[in-house]
Amino acid sequence: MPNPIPDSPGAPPVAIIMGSRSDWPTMKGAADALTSLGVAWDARVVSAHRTPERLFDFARSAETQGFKVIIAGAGGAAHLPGMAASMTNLPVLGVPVQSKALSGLDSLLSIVQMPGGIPVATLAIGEAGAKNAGLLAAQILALSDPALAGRLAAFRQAQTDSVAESVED
Ligand code: RP5
Repeated sequence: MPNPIPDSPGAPPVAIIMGSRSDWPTMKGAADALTSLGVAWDARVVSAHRTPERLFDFARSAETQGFKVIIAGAGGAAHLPGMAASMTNLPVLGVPVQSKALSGLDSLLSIVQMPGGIPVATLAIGEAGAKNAGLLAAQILALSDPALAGRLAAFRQAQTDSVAESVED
């Protein structure tokens, strides 16, 4: 599910992968954050358990496909971010999706406790984590994109300006 940003040439720089379609309502937060900053993305379902060969094919070819950052969201026994990270040198941002049984604590622990040598940058559980994954991916890309860095700075300033100091109108 590619999101064509009108004047962005080439392949989308951010891949958003998730273990199930049921993760999309959460992971859409990452896509929305990227879209708001003018960063193109591609989203697809890639399950570590149900479609292991799809995961292998995706992770092995992600760099040559032109992706720069991978955002991976999964819930429960959330092995997708770590397994993706094991097969690519691209930075992987892991989003623990809130699970029904254990409220996402299972997802968080499955993603965050990577062995030394294969990093996954793990975000918060659920919607805040997905939104921040999108923002963090944009911040990584902004290191070599001054125009994007400017849009990020404007976003931060607008966010700061929107926070009222008084507790009532
Ligand atoms: C994980 O299992 C997915 O990432 C999802 O969060 C969870 C449940 O998947 P479904 O049963 O809703 O497809 O692999």
